[in-house]
Amino acid sequence: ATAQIGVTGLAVMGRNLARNFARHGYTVAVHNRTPTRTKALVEEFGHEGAFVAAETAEEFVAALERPRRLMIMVQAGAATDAVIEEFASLLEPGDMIIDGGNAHFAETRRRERALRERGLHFVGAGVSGGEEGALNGPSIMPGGSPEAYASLGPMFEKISAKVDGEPCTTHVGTDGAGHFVKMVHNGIEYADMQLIGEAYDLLRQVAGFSPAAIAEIFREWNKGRLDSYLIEITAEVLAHTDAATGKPFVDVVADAAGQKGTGRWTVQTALELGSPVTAIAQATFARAASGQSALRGAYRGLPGGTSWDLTSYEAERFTAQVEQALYASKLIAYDQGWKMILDAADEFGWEIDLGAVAKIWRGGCIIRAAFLDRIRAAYAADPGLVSLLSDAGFAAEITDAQVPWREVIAIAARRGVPVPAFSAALSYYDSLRAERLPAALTQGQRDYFGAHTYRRVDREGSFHTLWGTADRAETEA
Ligand code: NBP
Repeated sequence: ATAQIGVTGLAVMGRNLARNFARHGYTVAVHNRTPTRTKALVEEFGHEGAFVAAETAEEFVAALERPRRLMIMVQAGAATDAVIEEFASLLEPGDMIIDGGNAHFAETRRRERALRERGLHFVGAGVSGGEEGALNGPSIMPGGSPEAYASLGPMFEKISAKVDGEPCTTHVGTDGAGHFVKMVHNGIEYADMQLIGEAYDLLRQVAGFSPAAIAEIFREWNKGRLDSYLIEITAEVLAHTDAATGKPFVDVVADAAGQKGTGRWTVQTALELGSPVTAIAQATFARAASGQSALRGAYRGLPGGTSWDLTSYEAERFTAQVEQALYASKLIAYDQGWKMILDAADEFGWEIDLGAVAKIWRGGCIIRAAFLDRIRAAYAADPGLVSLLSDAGFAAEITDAQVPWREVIAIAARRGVPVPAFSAALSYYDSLRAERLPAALTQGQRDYFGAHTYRRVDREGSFHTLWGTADRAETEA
């Protein structure tokens, strides 16, 4: 037994993670259900480091030094359970199974509990950054026991992305905390992408800029506070011309967006937790709406907003306003994601260091951005932040964005340009800062039709009004 780590499941992600471990000096046992993948890996990349190719599960387990570290990189769902079952019976107490796939955190909690009872450590580790990240440095979000992290952490720290010399990995929390945080990362990613899409749409439809001109605007933005991987690649996509037609690439792509499910999981889970992640939800629904072709056919041609041409001065001014609106909305979307992690930590008993989460998302993952270092710094200054807006710097920025943020959304409404995520972010902001909400009226309605009772602002207790009686007397429930 010579291998410090084993990777089973050698499709793009597993193969690249195995190579990443090997390139960092680890001896890596490699295994795949179909052995041709294992052979191909060693033939093609064997020169990169020390691999031990294992054809059978028994050979694979025997190749691992103890306590064993066995990483699973197979399709999430039933395949993961099948592989866990196959290997768990070959392992011994104290061994570790790491699931680096995109598992649902509730499944991870279930698997962790079952394996703990068998004396095994199960570490659900979110891995972000796609195949390129897996090879050159992903952001790794491991959950599981502190003992398992003590053994695995140094290895993850070696292979993860680095920002300012610091690894983009940390022990997120116990059981499913790692996969939970990875899920929210993807939810935030949906929101970020949608917000960028809305900014593009506004610059095109309202200001009349071409995709190439918008690419330039995004390149400019990428030098400022919006500096991020997503803005960078957006500029690349917008600047790209389709070779076959000579048209902007973005104009030849069908406008129906796909989703693999992690965004949907974020919204489903948020509903269960009562976490109002409205910008993330709107981003997810925007993808769903884009795919409703029959429905879009039925709506197409219905009246929209008014249109008029902007002068170049106005277009420039509008561009600066869109930058403000995008930044403010993004700040809210992230704040929603962060709060959802806090809510889950309460619900599931996780101790999650929110500043550490910001820190490990600075590199390796899709939402990596300069902005995350700001969030890290905000938590460093006050680890107990309830909201990012409790930080003086962020509060100042949202204050500064007020007029342009509202103006951009008003213009979008007048022109008939859809901005579901921008509007959701602003409404969320206005809801939470409100002195009074119409939720009081909701409570009145609920008491009227369902005797759901209500609390009063001036006295303790639960009350019910006898709506059916002439005097509508109030009773104490
Ligand atoms: P896939 O998700 O395409 O899965 C292919 C792998 O699963 C192959 O090794 C295949 O073995 C194995 N497998 C399957 Br399918 N069913 C199996 C079973 N019943 N028993 C054993 N092995 C089985 O691979 P991927 O795209 O590399 O992703 C791996 C994991 O990483 C997934 O959970 C994915 O969600 C996650 N992830 C992917 C990305 C990404 O950018 N692709 C990013 C982050 C996380 P075979 O070769 O014998 O068919």
